[in-house]
Amino acid sequence: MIYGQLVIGPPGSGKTAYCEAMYRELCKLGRRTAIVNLDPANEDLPYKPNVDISHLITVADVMENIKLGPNGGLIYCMEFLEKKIDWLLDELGKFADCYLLFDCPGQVELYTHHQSIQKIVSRLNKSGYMLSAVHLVDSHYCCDPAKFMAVLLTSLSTMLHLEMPHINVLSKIDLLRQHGKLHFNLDFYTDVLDLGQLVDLLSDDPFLVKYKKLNEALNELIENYSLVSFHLLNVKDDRSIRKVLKAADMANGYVFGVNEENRDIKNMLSCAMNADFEYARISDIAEKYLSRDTKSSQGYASHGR
Ligand SMILES: Nc1nc2c(ncn2[C@@H]2O[C@H](COP(=O)(O)OP(=O)(O)OP(=O)(O)O)[C@@H](O)[C@H]2O)c(=O)[nH]1
Ligand SMILES: [Mg+2]
Repeated sequence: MIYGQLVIGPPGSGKTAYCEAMYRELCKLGRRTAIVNLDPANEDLPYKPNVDISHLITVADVMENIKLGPNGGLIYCMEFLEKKIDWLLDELGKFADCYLLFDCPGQVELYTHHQSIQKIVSRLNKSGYMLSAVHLVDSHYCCDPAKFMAVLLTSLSTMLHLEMPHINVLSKIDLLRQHGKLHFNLDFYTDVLDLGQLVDLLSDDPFLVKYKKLNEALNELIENYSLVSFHLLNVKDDRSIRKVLKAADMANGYVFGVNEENRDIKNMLSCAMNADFEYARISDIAEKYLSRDTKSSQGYASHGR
């Protein structure tokens, strides 16, 4: 079995920075790791990729030779990669003893309805690759209820479309306080348990009140699936990186594999039981990155607005 993470998410959500920071953390842990750049538009990478799609195809070449725009060019590249999957498997074969980090492109439709990434993942899965999707979304969307609702829908459709182990992550949490006050406490956004309050908040807006029924239906859809929740990330904070790693390792099964780090039975049991208290999961981050006002004045989700 070869384990790894497929790092996905909208443009600029922090995928490349995450791969670089996660690579450094994994090296510290002594885990042999390889980075696979699957973004044919990636230039000036902050890491040296071990496998690089740009050796096969780049968006710039496609734009020049086939006269497509940047979005169409990217889709073309991913369809090309799907056809050339044996090239990818051969390249990955050189790193068979490594944990893999796949740095993916930032085009949302690749994860919500286009087929290529899904087919590539499914082929990798059949070839023994155990990957978890790490879906990064910029945490500034938490500051706007309508945008947060859109994030929930995108996260849910990505989970359903890719059909693979999946964790969602709110990135750049260290910048959150710069975007103003949150309407709810942080656990409201991470746990996604009480969306009725989000609908109420949206209905307070005179422009959005006419969409109340639509928002209620979307809310019901998200709650009925009960799949979406979020981890928090600041790529510059090792502790935060390790928490996301733990969640990704649980999702892809690395913690249950016969790996040098997992021979400790206590560690395995604590992962299996998800022994972190939920409060501990976000409390240190709330303490560190949110102002006192944001933490308390607007009330916990369970206490209303
Ligand atoms: N402060 C802060 N900045 C971050 C964090 N994560 C990423 N960034 C910054 O956000 C910007 C975009 O990050 P990238 O890693 O290039 O994002 P990306 O998702 O790979 O972008 P595309 O490949 O264009 O889709 C960069 O300037 C990063 O340094 C974070 O946790 N905190
Ligand atoms: Mg990138």
